[in-house]
Amino acid sequence: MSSESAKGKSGDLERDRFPPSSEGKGDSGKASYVLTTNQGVTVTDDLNSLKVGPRGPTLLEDFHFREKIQHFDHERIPERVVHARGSGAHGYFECTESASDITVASLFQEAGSRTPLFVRFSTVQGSKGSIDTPRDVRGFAIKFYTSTGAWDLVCNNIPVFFIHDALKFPDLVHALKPEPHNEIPQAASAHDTFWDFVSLTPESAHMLMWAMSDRTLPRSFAHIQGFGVHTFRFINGAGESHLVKFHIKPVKGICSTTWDEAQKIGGKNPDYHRQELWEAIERKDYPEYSFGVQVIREGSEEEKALGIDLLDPTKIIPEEVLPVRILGKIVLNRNPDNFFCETEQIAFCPAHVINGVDFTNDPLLQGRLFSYLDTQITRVGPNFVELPINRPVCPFANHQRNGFMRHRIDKGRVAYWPNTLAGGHPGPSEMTDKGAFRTFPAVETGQKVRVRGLDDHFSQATMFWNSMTDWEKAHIVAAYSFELNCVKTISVRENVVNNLLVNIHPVLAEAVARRIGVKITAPMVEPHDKASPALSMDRKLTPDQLAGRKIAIIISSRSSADEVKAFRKVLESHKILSETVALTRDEHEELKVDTPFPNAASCLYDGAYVVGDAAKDLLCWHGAVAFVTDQYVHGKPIACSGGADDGRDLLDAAGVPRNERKAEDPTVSGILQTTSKPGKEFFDSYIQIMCCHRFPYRQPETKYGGDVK
Ligand code: HDE
Repeated sequence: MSSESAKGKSGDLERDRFPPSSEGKGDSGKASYVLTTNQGVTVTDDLNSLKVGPRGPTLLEDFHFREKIQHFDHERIPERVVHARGSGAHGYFECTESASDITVASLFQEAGSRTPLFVRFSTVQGSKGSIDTPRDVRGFAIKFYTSTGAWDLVCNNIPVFFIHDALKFPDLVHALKPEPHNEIPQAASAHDTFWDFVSLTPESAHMLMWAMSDRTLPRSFAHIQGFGVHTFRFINGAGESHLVKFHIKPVKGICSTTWDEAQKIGGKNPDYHRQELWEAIERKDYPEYSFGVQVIREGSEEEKALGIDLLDPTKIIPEEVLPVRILGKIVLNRNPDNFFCETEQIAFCPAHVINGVDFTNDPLLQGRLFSYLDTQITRVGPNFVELPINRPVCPFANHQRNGFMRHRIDKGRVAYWPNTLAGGHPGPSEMTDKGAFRTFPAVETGQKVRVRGLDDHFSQATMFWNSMTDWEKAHIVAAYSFELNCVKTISVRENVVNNLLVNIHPVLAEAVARRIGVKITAPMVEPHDKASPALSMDRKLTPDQLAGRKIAIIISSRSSADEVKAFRKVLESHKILSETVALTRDEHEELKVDTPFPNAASCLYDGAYVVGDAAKDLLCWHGAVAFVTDQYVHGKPIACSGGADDGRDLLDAAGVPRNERKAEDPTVSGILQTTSKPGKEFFDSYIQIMCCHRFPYRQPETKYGGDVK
């Protein structure tokens, strides 16, 4: 590197000191740099360490070798204590309706304005290398890079939490994580310590209902909701406080897999969600969400009439009671350049708010305000904010100095305020400064006490149960039963039933008790019948919500290429992906085989189309039969062409009952068959059945939990 290019034209020392990545171009326009050590010394041999003779010992003086190995030895930083496994993307928030009547927060002022952001999705329980699809809550953490500072809204895909008070968080996490003596099980709540803890923590009842529903088995990150959980404050220009709850709604709808499917995906593709997010963004199928708030004027009659303690993070405000006001949309449109530097090193903290957003006294939120900054200091270091992914996009200046890995070269001798030597800079702003943070002057009085002011643990758990359709209830029963049958200590299973479930609903308690071999000894509650239909996931999709789904087109050498091409054309018009699946790559003369059967796991496709003539040829391969069986039991849309006999063979072998295939309405059975030459009408019908997402009546979980009325 010439001294000219090392200095750079811009004279911007920071940039010039870090050569661009290997793919980049230097200031000089040269395509690449030569390999150097971190001290900039050019290296001539990166294959052989320095030895005494070809077979002799390696020399300690080989500084290139030692620097390289030592850097490698320290490549990892501690993983997050929870939410360790995550995937992220860049995007933007676009304001679609000004919220200036309720907040001065800069990003909500003007319809049409855009604010860059980064989202990190995560699971909670597992370690960094665990699977994407355990039964688990998903984190949905957003860093908004606003003109008035970085704002972190650290959400989950469930609107309530297990505990009231942050004091219990370490206990909850210790109980949830793999058991400490043997580090088993990985990424799973189905074990004794978790259920022991929650069975003695009645406020966990509501969140457990969500956790045992299919909400914790999302189909993709583009299909999850996000919730701020706590009540926050919005402060407007008049200094008035409104209480708000944040809601994020996926444009593609809220869709899940089943438990059996999720477990299989975990084995077949542990990176299922991560890969899908990445690929969707690469093909410009950008995950999109609407962003809104439930708003209530603090201290209003309306607030009192709610009858819900808004400081209780185990409670929701049903959307039927207080609809969500949509303020904008979130679009994720750029993949990170580097997983470690961005997704891993991003450091969220609920205390990172901007003017116009403020906290409430929810004791769980108050605890989080402390915890996150603390954890970032251990995990990333005190100067974490200097990393590109954490830096605000607006200027920032203060008198904080030094610490591990200080990157910025602070100039001058003044590192204090008040000062005259630096003209009083940087110093606090005038109150008139629009972006300056102003704390809402809430009046607080009271004795110092350690009490729990919240005692309604079950009413909303019951509401959740009441709001479910029959198949959703069956899935919840199946999930409780599965998890508790993994619990070896009978008294723990008994406690879950007798301390929690009997207080939620007798039908649930009895169904689970029977399946886990427990006697009900506690009195049953008389359940109320309030419901919130918005809580159910049972909704039909529209064809434009199907983008990104993946269909397996099962073929053999005799399959009609025209049929496959015509079907694909229809799928493509809805941005639905497809793969041709056959025994071998060279199966078909005209059609390219995308994935041979042994590589094609049924659980990774949202539906299947058996091109009739393929059916007979594939009977010899058990994998093909098992493929269709899984499509059937996972409740996926199946189509089959090719005449009365031939087309049925594979479905017969896969155990698909004949009467269901004759069901007059395929939107009920999810199975579509034709004996004539399939055409556009047939393909359109397949799109219609795809809009049902899944057909739960076929799923093992529905059958197992299904004697629920
Ligand atoms: Fe977190 N949580 N949490 N949490 N949380 C962390 O911060 C904590 C809670 C959530 O992608 C940690 O950087 C306490 C609720 C997400 O980087 C830690 C309490 C909600 C993420 C922490 C809670 C969340 C975290 C671990 C109870 C939903 C991942 C590493 C008072 C609203 C963020 C880290 C990312 C991460 C503490 C409860 C969501 C230890 C003490 C409620 C999405 O600081």
